[in-house]
Amino acid sequence: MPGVKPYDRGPYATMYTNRPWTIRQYAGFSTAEESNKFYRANVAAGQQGLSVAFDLPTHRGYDSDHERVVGDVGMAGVSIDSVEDMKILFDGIPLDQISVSMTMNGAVLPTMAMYIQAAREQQEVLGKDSNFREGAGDASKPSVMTSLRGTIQNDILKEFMVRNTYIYPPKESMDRVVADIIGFCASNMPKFNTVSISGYHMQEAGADAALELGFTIADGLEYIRTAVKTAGLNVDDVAPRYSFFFGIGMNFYLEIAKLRAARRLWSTLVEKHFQPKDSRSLLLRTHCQTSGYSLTEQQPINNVIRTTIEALAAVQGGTQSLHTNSYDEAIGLPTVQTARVARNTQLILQEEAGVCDVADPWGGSYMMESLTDELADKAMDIINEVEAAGGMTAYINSGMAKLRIEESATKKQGRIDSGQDVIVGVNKYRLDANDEENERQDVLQIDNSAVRQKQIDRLITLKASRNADDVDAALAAIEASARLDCSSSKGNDPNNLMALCIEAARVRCTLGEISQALENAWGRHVPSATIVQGAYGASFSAKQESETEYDHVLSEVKAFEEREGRRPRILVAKMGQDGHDRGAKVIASGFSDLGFDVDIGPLFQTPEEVALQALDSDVHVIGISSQAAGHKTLLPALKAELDKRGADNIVIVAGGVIPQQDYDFLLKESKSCSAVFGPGTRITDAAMETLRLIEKKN
Ligand code: 2CP
Repeated sequence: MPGVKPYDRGPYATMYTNRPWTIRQYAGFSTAEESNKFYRANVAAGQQGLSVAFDLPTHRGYDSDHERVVGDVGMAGVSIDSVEDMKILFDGIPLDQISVSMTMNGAVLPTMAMYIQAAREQQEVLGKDSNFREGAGDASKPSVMTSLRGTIQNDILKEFMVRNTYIYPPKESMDRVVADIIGFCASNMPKFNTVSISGYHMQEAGADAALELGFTIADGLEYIRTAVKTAGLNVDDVAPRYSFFFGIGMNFYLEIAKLRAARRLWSTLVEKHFQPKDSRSLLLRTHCQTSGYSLTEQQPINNVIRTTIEALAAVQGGTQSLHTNSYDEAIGLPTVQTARVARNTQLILQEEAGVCDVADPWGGSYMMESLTDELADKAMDIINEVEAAGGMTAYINSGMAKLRIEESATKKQGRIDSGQDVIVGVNKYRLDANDEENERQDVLQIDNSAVRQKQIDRLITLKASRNADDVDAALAAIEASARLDCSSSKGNDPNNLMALCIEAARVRCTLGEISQALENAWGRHVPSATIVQGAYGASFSAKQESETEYDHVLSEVKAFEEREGRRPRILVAKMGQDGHDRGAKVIASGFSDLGFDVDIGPLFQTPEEVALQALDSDVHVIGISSQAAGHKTLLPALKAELDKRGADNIVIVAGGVIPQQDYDFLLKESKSCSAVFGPGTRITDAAMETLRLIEKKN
């Protein structure tokens, strides 16, 4: 039964008949003012909870005036430099009443601190919080914290696997950042979900359902261990406020089975390993998001259908909260109109379709029950493999987690390019070029330099008006605590980093300054890059008729090698703070299988660093993957860096989420690249065109 162990059929007995899932649309863009306007309008239009998207500089702990973030400020989320921005973001939104989810992992301490401090100041203005006195600095007792409801993502493990918005090395990230936040919230914020253990990004990065499920549950077990072993907390102090987050793709039945299997595995394994007394520790409660990866640039209205099917799978699987994607997200940032369609998809399911009337309509179906068993067994094998390696942190450190996901992603791309997996309008039933042109959508354009300038001006004003001694003292206290080799995670320990960061936010330290204080003690994590080999090519040999095309590219590359005396060489690179590297990794693997020499650059490069690496490695071509809307700033800057060094023989090609409306600017106006490979481009086609471009230049 729903609400009964092992909870296959749902965490609550009554499920949506008592309370429908929360419609929680993830959003945020440009400045705090703009995002605030958007949130208020959404709440008025039926949205039930907020979910804040921060821009990449905020994720990575940089203020907007930092030289590494020129192309990123305000692009893929809202820019937050200080508590002043956070107060504007939530202006007129009562934080003691509406639940707020914040997707933040790297700079989670300053962001969470600024949210808490903004709530304290908001309540003081409203005269509601008698415990709070400006200047008192007692972060451990103010009453407003007990009423704050929401979720902080705070899931650093998956950042090291797939999402890449980490800042510090794994050990410090787990033992001090995650542990101190969980510890602080356990003592001070009883209604706040302290970690959102996320499989979503694994699915987006290419993991199949069993990998997503297995790794996510294994991550969850690791977070309980961190709280129990490192922070000395009790399982029942923390597990009831752990929450989950899954991606929901187009495999309808399997995705429903995944949520059912997830609840079973969690309750069974938490009981086995930690013997909780509170039954809430066994409940897997989850947010879901429909799959961004499943959206296509071609015939974007088809994405409304895809999103509806995925949303139905999420709610039939028993999700507690849901984000439905806008249908233009394969092309760029959503507009007001497409965001409305996305929200309405859920409202229609809730209020027109009667979906809430039945708790787990699939219970007892032979197909669904056996699919749930099968998937749970596969995921259990993966969890056992992780546990045998010493738990998720050790498994991630071994590089295996990343490699298995990248291998799965490369195979998937091979199945699509070879036509084994059908995507309507992309590799089957495609429109001709004219009709496709007519289907084009406008996307939201953000004037990145104006947003950045506004943030810089606000930083200047902030720094001129604050007390420098208070700032120095707050930052010194954070750095000193970070240097301690001890667990300070119990909520009211004077060294708890969360409490120290709230004080720093109060005296107007910036996000970049707080992040730097921690970096002084721990350094920044530098990842290593690997390329999966053989998996792309293998998908073609499984489908005989498409093998000839694959072989054709191979022989063209071979002919180039014979003519030129070396293979065509490509540097696959990412610029700015955009860490979404599925596309880059898949391209690198595919090109490598097709006979190119492939260099893969480190993440988070400046245009100058990419140009220097390209020259060092003597490549023919640079392939830039852009997923975070920085292409109009960063590609021209890269071109200028190459020109400055007399390297205009190096071809630049670009791919990723680049709206068609920007193609002319990139290809003709700024001439900053020679080809753009949009979503849905087959790797074999991209490789052929790249080869032709190299030949033309040499
Ligand atoms: C709900 N409740 C019920 C029932 N249903 N009680 C009795 N019977 C029922 N049938 C109660 C719950 O126990 C809870 O009370 C309250 O109602 C709210 O329900 P909930 O299920 O907890 O819903 P929620 O408040 O919306 O919380 C959902 C989650 C939370 C999943 C637990 O963690 C969440 O909102 N996560 C969202 C994360 C998110 O937005 N992520 C964005 C990712 P109590 O509270 O008293 O227990 S975007 C990611 C991008 C793509 C990125 O990462 O890059």
